[in-house]
Amino acid sequence: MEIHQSLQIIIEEFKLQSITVKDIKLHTVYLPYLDPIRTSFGVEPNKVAVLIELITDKGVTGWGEASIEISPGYGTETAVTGYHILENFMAPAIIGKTIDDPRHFPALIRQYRGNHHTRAGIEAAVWDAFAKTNDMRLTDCFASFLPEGHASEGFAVVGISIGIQSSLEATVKAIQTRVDQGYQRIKLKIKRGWDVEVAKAVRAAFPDIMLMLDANSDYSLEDADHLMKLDDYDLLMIEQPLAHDDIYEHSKLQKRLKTRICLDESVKTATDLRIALELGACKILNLKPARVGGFTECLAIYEICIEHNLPLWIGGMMETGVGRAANVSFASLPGVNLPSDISATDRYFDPDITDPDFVLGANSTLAVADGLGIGVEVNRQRLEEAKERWNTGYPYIKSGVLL
Ligand code: OSB
Ligand code: MG
Repeated sequence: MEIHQSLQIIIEEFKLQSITVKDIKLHTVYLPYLDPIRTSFGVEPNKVAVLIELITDKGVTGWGEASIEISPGYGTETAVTGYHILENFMAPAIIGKTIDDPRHFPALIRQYRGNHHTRAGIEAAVWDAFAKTNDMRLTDCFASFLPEGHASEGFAVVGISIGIQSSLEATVKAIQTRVDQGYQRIKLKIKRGWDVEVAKAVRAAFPDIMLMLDANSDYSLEDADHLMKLDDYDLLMIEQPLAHDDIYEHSKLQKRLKTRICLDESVKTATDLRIALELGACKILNLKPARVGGFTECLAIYEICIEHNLPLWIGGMMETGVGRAANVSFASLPGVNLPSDISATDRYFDPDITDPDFVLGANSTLAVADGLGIGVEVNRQRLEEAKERWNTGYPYIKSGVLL
């Protein structure tokens, strides 16, 4: 009887506290980028995100970022559709609900399909509130749902993503600036007509840097012969050369390239990844929490990568500090074994809406923020300013037309 009772106490001690969602507030924020990134599908000068503030019955506040863009360029959602889906469907589905494990969140909104960037944001708020309620850092909360040996390293190894520049000289200069700041892995955006010559010039200027290219789906399988020329430049990988919804043709292309293909856009679920692995469509994965619909799916995908020895890194959507803090928390898990696309605050915004800033540390790293949950605080004044900027926005935001 006594043994039974003390076992009961031990079990109670390890049981994580549930959260009950009392209220959800939505904040659309608008922040000018310090260095907008031009991709094969265009350039956006400003960051838009819907931030989700989740308040529990115990008064704990969790934050999440639905990192969406102004136009449906990378993904199919926009900041306006995200707000609509959150306000009318996803927030009402969880207000009043008790969640005893954040991995149960997707089941609560299973009646709503798609909208991954949007759902990732509200799920992130649940994770943050859950971690804080249990006096944990978010990174340790993630690790607690992984097999033994996957404790957070406390920092993420990171690189930087550089947009398409106006000339080869400008490209070399942009890279030099970032190398001087301490970034040890450079990702360059490419597109048709801006590829082999760029790789050649950059390799000549920087014989030893860790270099990779991201095509954001600009090519087709007919370009295979041309893309094979990139094999000469010792690239870490080429990211998403073919269509955003293709896996099959990537498997055809990978058979012809020595350079490893990394999928981004094409892998939206754990099932997509299993298909890609079965077909041999990629040798590396860019895992973006926003693209796959949240951290529960990220954990499933992380375990598949471990099982298949698939190199893994965390991608970014130029997040504000809210999304970036959560991404650093995930990227510091040991199964994330290539540099992630998460850079210091001064690569994105001045000021950001959270404190403290992320600063690039030794060996191209970002430290996990110190506090509970995501570890950073939202600055209310800067939040209001960023909301006001959206509400009084520039004409092109309202028309939805890019500059
Ligand atoms: O393809 O990885 C991409 C940003 C917006 C949309 C798509 C992509 C990106 C990046 C940004 O490369 C990386 C970052 O957040 O620093
Ligand atoms: Mg990409």
